[in-house]
Amino acid sequence: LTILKLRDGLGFTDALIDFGAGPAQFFRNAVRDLTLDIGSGNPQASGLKFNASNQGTVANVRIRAPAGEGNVGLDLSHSGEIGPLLVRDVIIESFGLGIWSRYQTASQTYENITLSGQREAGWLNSSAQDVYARNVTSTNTVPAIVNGPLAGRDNTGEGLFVLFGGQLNNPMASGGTAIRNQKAMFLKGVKAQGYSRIVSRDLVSFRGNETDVSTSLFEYWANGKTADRRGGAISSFDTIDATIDLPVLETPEVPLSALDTWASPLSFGGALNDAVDDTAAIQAAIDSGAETVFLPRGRWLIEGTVELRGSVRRLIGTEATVTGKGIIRIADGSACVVVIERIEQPVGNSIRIEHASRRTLVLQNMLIAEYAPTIPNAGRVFIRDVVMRRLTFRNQEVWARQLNLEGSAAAAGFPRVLNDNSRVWILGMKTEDDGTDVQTVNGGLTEVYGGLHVGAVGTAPRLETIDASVSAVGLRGGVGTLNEVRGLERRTIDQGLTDFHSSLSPQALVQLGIVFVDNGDARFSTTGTWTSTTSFPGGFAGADAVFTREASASATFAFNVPSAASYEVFARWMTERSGQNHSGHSQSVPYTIRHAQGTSTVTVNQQQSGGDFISLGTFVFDPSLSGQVVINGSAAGSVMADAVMLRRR
Ligand SMILES: [Ca+2]
Ligand SMILES: [Ca+2]
Repeated sequence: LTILKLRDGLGFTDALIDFGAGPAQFFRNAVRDLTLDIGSGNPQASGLKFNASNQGTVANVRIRAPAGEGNVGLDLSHSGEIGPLLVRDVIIESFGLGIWSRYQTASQTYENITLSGQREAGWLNSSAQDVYARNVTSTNTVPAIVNGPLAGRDNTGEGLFVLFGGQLNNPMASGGTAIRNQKAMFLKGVKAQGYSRIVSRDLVSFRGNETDVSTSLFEYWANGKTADRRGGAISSFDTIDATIDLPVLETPEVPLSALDTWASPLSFGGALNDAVDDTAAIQAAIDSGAETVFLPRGRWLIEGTVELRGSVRRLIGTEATVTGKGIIRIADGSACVVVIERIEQPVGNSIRIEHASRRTLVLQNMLIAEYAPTIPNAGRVFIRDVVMRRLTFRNQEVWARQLNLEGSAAAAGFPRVLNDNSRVWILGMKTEDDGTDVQTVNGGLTEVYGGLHVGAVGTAPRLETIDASVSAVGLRGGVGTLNEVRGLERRTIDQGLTDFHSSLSPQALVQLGIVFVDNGDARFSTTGTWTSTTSFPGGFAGADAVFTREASASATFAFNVPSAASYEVFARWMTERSGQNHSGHSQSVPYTIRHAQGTSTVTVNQQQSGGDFISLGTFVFDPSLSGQVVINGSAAGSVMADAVMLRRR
């Protein structure tokens, strides 16, 4: 790979590459397959000041400085309106800050980020940026992530940080906090080593809850904009305070084929930038036996149907423009995975991608109008850094990273994303203007990690879920409604309330093997005196939790599993480390689990690990035997009961 290196000892203070300031209109910028090195003797130099709008990417990039040198590795702090964009597969070594994300309006999506050797923080997110990240690895003695102000950098701030999957290590084992948060935050599957806790919250703003979990978090949410907001999921129907937790597949990487297997429609009668249709020329290039068909930069006209078939596994636009009202159809062919990438369709055109094959389709770094399957069992779809107007999924599996849904949907009368009996997982979704963003119907499962809405909100529901299931964290921007329909009953709630929305149908809970019992459910019972509390700043499931100070009291979560299998059992309580409620909690709370093979007792410390689902272990349950988790009171302090969850393993 290419290495771009600054000469040693220049005293250089800008970035090695600087894309310039905003506002917006930095469409489709990209940096790929590059190493940036600031050399030695340039201690104030930054690596990459990047800027892209709507669609743009930093991919497969390494940014490095000598130990103790460098300002910011990847700098997204220099201007407003940076994003939406996708930063993926990036390694940053040294610098004061590895990444600095900042400012609002756009949202930014990140995946597979490796940070090490930073002096101030691995990643600073300040001043209102909405960040959606998956798989962050940090090796640092300073905090891995600061979501809020940082002295010497930025002392204002709002912001949202969604982190799905992280390994945050302090190699000196010098304690401290892996993530300093005083903003809205959702964490899932985050592990830390060498820090004394994963998350601490800022006491001044009183947002979010703090955790003592020192090695692993299952799911954690912090309060959003208002201090008194409850921490749990919002739903108009009875819900679980946890995500659907669909399996996440990586985007298939299809290597570039050898250049002698590439073909261009220029060789088959096509011509750029004229009014003559290029459908036949592109089809001829596809049918020539090529593995890669490339559209040189310029304007191509597609009015007919182009079929991806035969040996072709990649249609690459090299930032070409496609115009017209034609169709790009994925037909059967020899490759299992077909990639379409790096094309742009200007406004006013309506090219549609039709999926007419079981083959897997990857759409990346592109703008196109529509996608829909035309057979009942079309293949998997992977979407990465894409702007589209309308997507339809039927009986499919879909994973999307950085999906920017543009264009008014309300006027056209369709949802931007229709999930019909599909499993749709989205990391980073930005939308604008009126219309429904995602409609999930017919048993579909939709899972969203980060969704920002910009612009006017009309009367259409933002999310609509009809006899189907959705979990969405980090929904922000504007207001709007969420419609949920189960059977004949329709309920509507105000989306302005939700940082975390959950609506899982009873059928989905059975299908996924999820059992959830809150202290507010009929399946919860007590002996002795238990008192309701909502005084904890965020992080409880359902409407409240209960606590007792009686050693003889007990609380029972009863349930029946949907099928005989092993289930991991989780329990939830709250811990307010710094408030008056902390010191009175018992450090020795027995949970007795009645399962198919008898009973097991697990003792937990309720002065720690609040605000998360803590695993009590995996046990076998049988539908014919009622399962129970029983919590007993303690003479050593108060005992809390919030919720219990089982997940089939
Ligand atoms: Ca032409
Ligand atoms: Ca509860």
